[in-house]
Amino acid sequence: MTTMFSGASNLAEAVDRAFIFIFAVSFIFTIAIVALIIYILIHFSRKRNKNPQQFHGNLKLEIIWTVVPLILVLIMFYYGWVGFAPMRKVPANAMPVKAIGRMWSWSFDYGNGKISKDLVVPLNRNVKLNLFSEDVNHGLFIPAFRVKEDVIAGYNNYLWFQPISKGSFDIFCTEYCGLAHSGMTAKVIVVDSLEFNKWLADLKVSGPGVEHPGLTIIKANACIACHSLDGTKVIGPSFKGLLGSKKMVVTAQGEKEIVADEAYIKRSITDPNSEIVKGFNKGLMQSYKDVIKGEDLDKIIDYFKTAGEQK
Ligand code: HEC
Ligand SMILES: [Cu+2]
Repeated sequence: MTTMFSGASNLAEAVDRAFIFIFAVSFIFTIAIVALIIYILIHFSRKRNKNPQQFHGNLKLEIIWTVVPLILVLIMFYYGWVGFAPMRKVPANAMPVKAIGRMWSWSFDYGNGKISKDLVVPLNRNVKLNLFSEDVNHGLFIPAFRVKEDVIAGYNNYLWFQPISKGSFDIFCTEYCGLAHSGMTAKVIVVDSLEFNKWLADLKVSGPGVEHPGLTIIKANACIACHSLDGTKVIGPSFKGLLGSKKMVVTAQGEKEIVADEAYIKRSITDPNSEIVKGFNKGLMQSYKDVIKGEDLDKIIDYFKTAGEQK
């Protein structure tokens, strides 16, 4: 179990130590300063001091308020450095995983076409994440591990950690990247070595090399600016589990329930405003009648057929 003070990675303890020290110093100083203000207000009030006095410098005081904060910030620096330095020194035996961020999802590439949308890692093994962005800047943050790095297009950033507790922890994007930024989440799942090996062996091969041609068309036409593939509601409904699902649509004749079959999906692409999915707005999606035709439409339908089975 992880609480606020027990992180789930080897790097967490040092981060927490620096945090707690800085927090404690701030806390004590806040109380001391407020108490001093109140004391001065009362003690030096006009009522008690009919004739004001002038002060010119106080060497002892000045030395104290220079040296004490200097020592405190040097201790902060020390804790910070001791926590930070190991984060940038990746152990040679770390297992590399490519973490890819895009608007608005993560995927984790274990090599050989094995790509997962959640990060599964073995307990007590060093893992290095090579961070890549397909579009804008993102930030990969695993609060329970106390690790966070920017994911920048065209720059090979990285982070590493060793998970020390089993369980499932959140991954967030911490660089505002557009409309569905807050939905750009994933899980890191820490399992036993054996379980991890089995999971990796069972993971279906997919990836850029073998991307479904229908998905390529969907990406090329920027459909995913409005439709997610993972169930997130963006501007339009998600494509996840679309084919064969039941939908309420609003037509000129009123509401009706339909089954999203091939014909409906084709109509939705070529004539999107004749049937509006309930809860969504008319007029946002333009007709792709002259853009996506014949064979390309069939490829998209075929993608929806296989999408349900893909991980
Ligand atoms: C500007 C945003 C936008 C873009 C770009 C867009 N759509 Fe849509 N789409 C919507 C909205 C909003 C709806 C829901 C209203 C409706 O039914 O027309 C929708 C509905 C749909 C539906 C029906 C979904 C359902 O759950 O019943 C399909 C299928 C669809 N779009 C496919 C596509 C494809 C394929 C592309 C790219 C070629 C695309 N859309 C591009 C906004 C968009
Ligand atoms: Cu992002």
